[in-house]
Amino acid sequence: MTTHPSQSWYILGAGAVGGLWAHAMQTWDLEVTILTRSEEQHLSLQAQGLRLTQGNDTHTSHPKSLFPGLGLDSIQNLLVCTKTYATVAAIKTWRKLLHPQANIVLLQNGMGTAQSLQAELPQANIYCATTTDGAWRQGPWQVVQAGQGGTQIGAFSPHLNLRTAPNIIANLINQSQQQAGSLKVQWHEDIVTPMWHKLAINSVINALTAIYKVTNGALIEHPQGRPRLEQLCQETENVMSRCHITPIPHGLLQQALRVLKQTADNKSSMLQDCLAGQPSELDAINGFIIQQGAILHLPCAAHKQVCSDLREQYPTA
Ligand code: KPL
Repeated sequence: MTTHPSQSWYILGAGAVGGLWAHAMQTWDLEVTILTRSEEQHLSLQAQGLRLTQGNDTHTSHPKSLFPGLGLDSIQNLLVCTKTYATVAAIKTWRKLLHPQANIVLLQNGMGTAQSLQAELPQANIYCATTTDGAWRQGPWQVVQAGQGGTQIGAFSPHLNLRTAPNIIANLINQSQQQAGSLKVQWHEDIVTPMWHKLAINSVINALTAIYKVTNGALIEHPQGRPRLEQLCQETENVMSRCHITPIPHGLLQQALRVLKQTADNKSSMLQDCLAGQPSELDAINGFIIQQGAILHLPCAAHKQVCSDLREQYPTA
């Protein structure tokens, strides 16, 4: 049976979170195609399949894949899980196949990408998503689910209805609710609020864990890290309040400490990127806070200091 293109999903950026979603969508009986960077990646995925480890169970699935230049598909539904800094360029690679009014869901850390993407693709229906699901990449096409959280999706493009999910996303939400143990997805009428809350958490944790090369839990009592965490929390909350963002319940510091405890053994995504010699999401996270602060004449000195400390240690960051 061939699925109508309007019901098929394409995934760009099949790292840890993208892999998790590729697997979930297949269990929801959706047709999924992974957009790979090269023919080599496409062939390796086709040869070995996508492996997902959840606790003691490992499942291998065999999603379709495409590489740039291959295929005449019309991409109508695209889930983007690339790093923020790579997103616009990666989407441009697929522009010929992308329907002008495609539904594009951005599921990534940081802020700022949706605005840039909308400027490139004015007719696209852009949605943003934020997740607390944890996953890490064990190797090529091998993903380990580290913890079960949830994903919130909401409309970003000004021409979209904020209140209700379109059918294609409502279908994801229904499927996620019907299957126990599956990813949990919800619609959010004001996605900017949970995105800001996630950004705030990332802005006070990620860079510090990379600077001190510690797991999340070790930041809690770190002699230099803990006072800096507290300063960052104050600056971020100041920017949020001046931007009229709903405050985080119980305050950012309490929430950050809770996340650090819950993910105590994890290495933050920024520490992982820096250790791998890859670019980091510093600009889309701390850089975004500094940029918003500058508009409001807030100096954000602690954020500026973590940016310069991180870049001194990791030139690729
Ligand atoms: O989202 C995260 C990340 O590493 O990017 C946190 C919440 C810090 C968990 O590691």
